[in-house]
Amino acid sequence: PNATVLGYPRIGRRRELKRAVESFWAGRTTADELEATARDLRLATARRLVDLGLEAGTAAVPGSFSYYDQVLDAVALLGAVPDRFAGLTTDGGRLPLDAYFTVARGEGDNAPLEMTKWFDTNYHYLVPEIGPDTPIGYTDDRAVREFTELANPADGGQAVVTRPAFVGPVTFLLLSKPADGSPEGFRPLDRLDDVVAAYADLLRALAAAGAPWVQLDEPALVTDLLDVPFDEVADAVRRAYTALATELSPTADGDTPAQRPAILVTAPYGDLRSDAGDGLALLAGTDVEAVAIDLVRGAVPAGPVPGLENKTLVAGVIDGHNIWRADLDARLSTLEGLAAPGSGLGAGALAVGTSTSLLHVPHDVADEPRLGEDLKSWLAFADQKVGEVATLATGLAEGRAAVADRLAESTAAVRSRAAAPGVVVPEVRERTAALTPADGERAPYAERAAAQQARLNLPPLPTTTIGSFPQTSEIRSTRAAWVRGELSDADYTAAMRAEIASTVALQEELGLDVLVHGEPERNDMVQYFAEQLDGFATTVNGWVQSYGSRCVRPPILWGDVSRPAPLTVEWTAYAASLTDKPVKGMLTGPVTILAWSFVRDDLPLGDTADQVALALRDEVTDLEAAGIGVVQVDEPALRELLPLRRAAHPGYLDWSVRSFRLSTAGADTATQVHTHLCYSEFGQVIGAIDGLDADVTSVEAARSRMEIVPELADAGYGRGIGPGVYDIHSPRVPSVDEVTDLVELAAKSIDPRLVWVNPDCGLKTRAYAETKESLANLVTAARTVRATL
Ligand code: THG
Ligand code: ZN
Repeated sequence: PNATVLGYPRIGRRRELKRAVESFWAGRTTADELEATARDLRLATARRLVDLGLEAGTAAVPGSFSYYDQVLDAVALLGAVPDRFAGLTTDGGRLPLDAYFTVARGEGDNAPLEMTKWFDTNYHYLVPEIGPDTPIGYTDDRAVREFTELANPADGGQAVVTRPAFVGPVTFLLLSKPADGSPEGFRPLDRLDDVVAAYADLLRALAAAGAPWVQLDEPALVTDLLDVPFDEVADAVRRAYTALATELSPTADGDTPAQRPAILVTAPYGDLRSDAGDGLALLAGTDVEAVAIDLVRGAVPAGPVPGLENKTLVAGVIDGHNIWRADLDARLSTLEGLAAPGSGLGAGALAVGTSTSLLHVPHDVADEPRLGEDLKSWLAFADQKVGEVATLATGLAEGRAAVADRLAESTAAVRSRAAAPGVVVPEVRERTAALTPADGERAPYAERAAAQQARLNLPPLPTTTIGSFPQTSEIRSTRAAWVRGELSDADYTAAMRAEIASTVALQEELGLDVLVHGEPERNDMVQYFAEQLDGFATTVNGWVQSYGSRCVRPPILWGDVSRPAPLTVEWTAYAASLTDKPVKGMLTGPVTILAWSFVRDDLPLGDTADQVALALRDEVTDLEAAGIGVVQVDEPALRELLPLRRAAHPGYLDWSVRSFRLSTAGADTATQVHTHLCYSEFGQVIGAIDGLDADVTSVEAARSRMEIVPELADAGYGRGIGPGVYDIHSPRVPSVDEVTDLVELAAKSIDPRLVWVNPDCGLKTRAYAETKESLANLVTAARTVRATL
């Protein structure tokens, strides 16, 4: 194909797949009904991609459907199911659909596969567990059936020859973790030959079904964070693609049919070339037919690259990771440079593609009735991006004149955006330009701690929560009614105040020391702040899959950020008026706001972060003026945004830590600044935690039995630490003894005067019944240990 995309959203324009999957889980529909919905969705998607400009007959349309997650699909493909789920498989080792979801979500004592972030996106995949004896073979022909069903549609309508897409064998193993009970030193990559043999069977089956192309995604090649040295990754890539590409014949020979489709290997999310090694040369040295590179995150490499002369290079010039309309003129120039004989990379053929799958962007700008026309003209969601790819391919093949109108439109949009009011706001720019390191400095911690203790008078081992209380269905429907205009502002405020009052009363009853208002007014925290800040727009249908059936609507950060009015003061001050205990104000930090939004591409992230930080800094000042003495600025995404290449870490940590400090350092010495991070393994960011200079840091710690506390102590951390004492991901109520043990453990590993007692994370997804019991046990445990100090 001369134009393609590496993948397309699978959740559906109106989240049809989410609804279908969730109603299957609820037992309202059968597996057959779910499969029928999914089949309709795949057919509609493939045909739409053709309408938008991809060729129907040349494998330009990716077969990138998944019921839940593409990594779980690879687990199912290989039958690589952990022992604890073995009872769910069929005789051949295949996972039926209901069992597939059980592996994703767990059942009773059978924990699901762990979930973690997919490269530098907000998508989360399930981590395969691979041991020396994990079954691995070609066990599931779902992809072949899906190919056939689109190539020969039952409705007799438009046929589409797709390009089935899979997580590549090397990336699959590099993202896996050793199964429980694996011997010391075992690494999932040790099973490469088995995985490759199974993929070889898959390729044979696809060839037999008539698939001309297959796509194998190897994004592991663009990161050096997976703890396997480049040489070993390179060796694995060579072995895998020798077996798949060299040893299987892509062409029929007399009576012997082709043994495999042509292979496209993709390397999305970053640059293939780094200090660690040259992944592009590596792929060019294999016998695959095509390589897709990310030219949005990655630099346009200098060539020629030996081996590319007999391959197609899919140039990923359209950003699959963000929502800005491309400057097609500039992109076409890049492509022309790559195509010119004697220059560029020396590829045998050039095709136009997206930098990554379009999984990370919403479906269609046309589905956004509430966005302004100007803003809409600057945006490209998945459908618009398909059009951009098609336009560029036409321009490359037929010359600029053939697409002159579309180039002109794109240029006009780019100019209109650059000049639009709000994109550059001089007052905002002047304020960030005037910042100095002193703006990130507070008084020394000892002085702060003394002033805060004099003000707050907290007992040792103070108890608190992370901020949110259960979001009951009543709260959700009240908020929804208000958003739809069915509830007046006054009624809405009264309902939220009643909720806050009952949350405060509950916390007083439980005997917690630092209270919160409970956040009933917030749905998604980033959405909540974005709705109120200038420079952001929010969407109605801009859903992006976050994991499984769960989606988020990332706000669009399009202009300079400022705070037209206080964001949270009213609710927090109301809560504080109801109690003599300190109430903690709750804000989301600049890094997390950026991590969960679509960010601008016309300003360095660090500059945008400073703008957000200044808006939050003003909010902190207003909270103080309203009498609030404790403010928490959450940064659950601090580790998420960590660049995929180590060389970029210092620069990232520099701006991220600076922006956090900027957001909090305006606080008075006697104001206690908290932060919360949603994980327990700090690894690369442990130094940054200290750099944040918060007075108290709460982290997830229950499942790892407080292991972070001695690690922080060893790293020289000497401020307040709230290691979570129970896991909030399940409704299980922790016993007093269990919590007491953990508190004692923490108090032994670090100066007990620094230790706080709190749950692992916010309580938004929990119900009140278990929340009350759990917090009561938490308070009892804290008091028990307190008495022994
Ligand atoms: N907010 C945003 N991004 C996030 C998180 C978040 N990324 C990382 C992590 N948290 C992802 N976790 C979730 C958890 C729950 C949901 C989505 C992502 C979720 N979504 C609802 C759904 O799909 O039904 C819709 C929520 C809504 O109405 O906005 O439950 O916390 N931005
Ligand atoms: Zn958390």
